[in-house]
Amino acid sequence: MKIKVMKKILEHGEKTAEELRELLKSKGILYLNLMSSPGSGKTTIIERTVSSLPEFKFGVIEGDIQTTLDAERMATLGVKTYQINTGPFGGDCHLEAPWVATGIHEMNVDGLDILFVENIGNLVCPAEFDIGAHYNTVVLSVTEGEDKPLKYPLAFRVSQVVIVSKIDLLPHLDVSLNKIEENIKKVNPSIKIIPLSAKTGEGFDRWLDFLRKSRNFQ
Ligand SMILES: Nc1nc2c(ncn2[C@@H]2O[C@H](COP(=O)(O)OP(=O)(O)O)[C@@H](O)[C@H]2O)c(=O)[nH]1
Ligand SMILES: [Mg+2]
Repeated sequence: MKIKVMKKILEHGEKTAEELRELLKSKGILYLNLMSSPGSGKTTIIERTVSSLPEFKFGVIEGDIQTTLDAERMATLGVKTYQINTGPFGGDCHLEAPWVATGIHEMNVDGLDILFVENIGNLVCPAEFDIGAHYNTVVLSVTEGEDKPLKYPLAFRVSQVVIVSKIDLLPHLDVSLNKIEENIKKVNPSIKIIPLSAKTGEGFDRWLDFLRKSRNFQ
């Protein structure tokens, strides 16, 4: 009986994810799911992206267990923002498609060009749930070490893009960017790897080019 209920919930989530993927595509809105450990730079990347592409209208759904701190950072930039806090509902460490769907309907995404979901910060649970994004994007900062793609492979396996962030810090670390890329490729040979710094802007153009191209749904 219990198994039956679980299956129903999962099926509901998968169906909603498919519907969201189609709905946003039909509206011409590029929809990305950003997943990473806490502090790898997701919010900073979104901030720099928004400032770098003034020709696009952005929306952001912020997933956090507690607080609206990231949503406040987005609101400061004039970005349409919706907050999902899981704390009051048991503190889930991921977002699910039906919750994101509620956010998408309540915030009214019409007229947006790009919608980001900043998933709840951890490299494990968010990867287990399809929220219907056109691109799952995992952010791995160089400070996390070379071995993380091997230790937490699912996030890299279900993503189409990986941002290797904070490359401005490489001179201060005993970490090889080549080794990080090698380990990412071991887990997912076809993933697109974009090393960048949201602080200095190094490598950021490749990310912006990727967004511009993907926004055309070619
Ligand atoms: N040196 C450096 N620090 C960064 C970079 N991107 C973000 N940070 C810092 O890392 C911390 C966490 O960033 P944040 O965007 O809040 O990470 P999030 O938890 O993934 O959203 C903040 O103190 C940022 O200023 C970067 O490219 N280089
Ligand atoms: Mg954040």
